[in-house]
Amino acid sequence: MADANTVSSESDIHIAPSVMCADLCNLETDVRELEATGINMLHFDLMDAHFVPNMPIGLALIAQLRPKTDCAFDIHLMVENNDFFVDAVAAVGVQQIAVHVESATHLDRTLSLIQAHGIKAGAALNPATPLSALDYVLDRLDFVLIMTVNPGFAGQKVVPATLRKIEACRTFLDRHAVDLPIEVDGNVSFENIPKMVSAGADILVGGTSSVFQKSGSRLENVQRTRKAIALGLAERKNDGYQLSDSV
Ligand code: S6P
Ligand code: MG
Repeated sequence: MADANTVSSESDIHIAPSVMCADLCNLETDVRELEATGINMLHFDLMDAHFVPNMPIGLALIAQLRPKTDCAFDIHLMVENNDFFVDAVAAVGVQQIAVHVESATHLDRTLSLIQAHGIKAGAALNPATPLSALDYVLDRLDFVLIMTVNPGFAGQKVVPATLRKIEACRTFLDRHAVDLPIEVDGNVSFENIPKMVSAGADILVGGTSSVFQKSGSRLENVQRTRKAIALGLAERKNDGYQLSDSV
């Protein structure tokens, strides 16, 4: 995966459309349309109305969609009872699960449980949570999820400090000699994508501000997302992006 010192190609960056922003009454059709654009990963926000005050999609929807697509399933847990949901989605067949460090009482144990299921394990950080929360679980991680909005809802504005947090995360990982993908989630818009990719993001969660933007078709939006990624990679390559430009 990409890091600040490596020249990456556009195909190294994954776009993971956020299913809660899709047409939930016509989800199979919507997913097929996304697959036709070359999308190979879907992001599922699993919320329990306790850790965050929302509950857009549930386990039955994930289970019913699983046999309909070859896309990798990227699960973002925003729940209190993490281990229950880990076991439940593992039974469905998913490829990666991120757990919030703020909700995990026994983070190391939960990450181990995810990996014991043969699934990639990620730690998700709220905007205000410092990177040092990852200090003692780095060897348990397959990826890091940096929240660029406060979790719970689509359609929010980016928390500005999280843009420099992406770059700080890349530096933090490099300093620990750990090459992990960084996923970014929240207002990953056409405008923000170049800054996020330039800063070191590898997996982009696409929501209402990109893939599902109402003004374009799914194909147009994915193409626009890819152009924004290319801009970000060029900035990364030229090292032209200055934190002061964005924050
Ligand atoms: C928010 C959730 C996200 C949203 C995504 C929506 O709690 O984790 O995955 O679905 O942020 O994207 P947008 O562009 O509407 O912010
Ligand atoms: Mg999410």
